[in-house]
Amino acid sequence: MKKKVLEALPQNCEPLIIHDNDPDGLCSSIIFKRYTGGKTRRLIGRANLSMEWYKRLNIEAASKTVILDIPEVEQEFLDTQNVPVWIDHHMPQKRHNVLYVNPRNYDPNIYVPTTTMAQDFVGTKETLWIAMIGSIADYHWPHFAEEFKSLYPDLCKRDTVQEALLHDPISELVKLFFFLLKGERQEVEQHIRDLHKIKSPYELLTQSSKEGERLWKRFKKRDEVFNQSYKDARSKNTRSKLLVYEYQPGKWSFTSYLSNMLSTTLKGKTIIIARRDNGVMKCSCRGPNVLEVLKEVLPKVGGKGGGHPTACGASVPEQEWESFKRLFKSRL
Ligand SMILES: [Mn+2]
Repeated sequence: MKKKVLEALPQNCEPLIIHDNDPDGLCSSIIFKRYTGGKTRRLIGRANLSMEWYKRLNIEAASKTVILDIPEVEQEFLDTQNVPVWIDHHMPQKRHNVLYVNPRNYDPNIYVPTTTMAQDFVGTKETLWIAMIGSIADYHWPHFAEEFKSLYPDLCKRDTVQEALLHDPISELVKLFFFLLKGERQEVEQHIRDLHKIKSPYELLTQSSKEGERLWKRFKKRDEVFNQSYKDARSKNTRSKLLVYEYQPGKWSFTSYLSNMLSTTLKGKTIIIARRDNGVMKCSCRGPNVLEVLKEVLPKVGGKGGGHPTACGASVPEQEWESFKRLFKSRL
C-alpha cells in the first residue's frame, strides 16, 4: 500500500488535503502536508463527504485530492477527481476510481488510526511526535511508541494508552490537539495554521515560539472550562457500572474528550455523555463492549448510532431517553 500511496502522491505534489475534524484527522493532515505541501481543509460537523462540498472546498482548483479519516465519501464526489487518495479506518465502503486505503478491508476488527498510517507512509523522525499524539488521541498504542519514548523520554514513560493519558506529559499535548479544534471557525483555522508551523513539542510545552505561546494560551483557556465539566461529571459517579452525564456545553463542547477521560480514569465503567439537541439526546459512549450493547438497544428506542467497539456516538429521541438508559443498564 505504501508504494501505491507514494506513487499517487509524489513529494511536493501540492494536493488538497481534506480531513476529519478531530486530532486523528488533524495530525494525519499535518504529516501529509509536510511531505506533499498543498492546502488542508477540515470537514466540519459530518461524516460524509458529498457533492455539496464540491464547491465549498474549491475542489476544481485541486490537481489531486487526499481524504483523511472521513468515514464516507460519495461516489459522485470521487468521480469528479482523477483517482483521489482516501485513507480511513472506519467501516469499509465499496467505491471505485479511488485509491482507498482502509485496513478493515482485510481485517474487520483491526484498529489503526489514520495518523498511524500517515506516519508509516510519509512520516519522518520530525513528525513522530505528531504521529504519537494522533494515534493516542484515537486510543491506539502505535508500533512506533518505543521509538517515540526513546526520542522523548521526558514526555512518555508508560506502555499503554491508558497509563500514558493518565500520567505522562504527552497527555497534555493530546488534550491540546483536541481543544484547539474547539471554537469559532476563523479561530480554529488560525490554530491549525499555527500548528503546521510547530516543529517540536517543546515549542508548545515551553512556549518558546510566537505560535507556541499563542496556542498554549488558547489551550489553557479551554482547559479551565473543561475542568469544570470534568469535576461535575466525576461528582455524578456512583457504584453503578454505568455513568450517564447530561450536560449542556457552552461555546466549546468537550463531549468526546470528556467521555475518553472518564472511561480512562474510571476503568471498566461504561460512560455516556449526553446533550439535548432539537428533541434528541446526542451521546458519546465509551465502554468495554459499548457498540454491542448499543446495537441491541438503539433499535428498541428508535435511536441511531455506531462507531468503534469501545467508542461510539448515538442519538436517542428525547421521549425515549429514560427507557434507553434503563435498557442500556440492564444489558451491562
Ligand atoms: Mn476521526
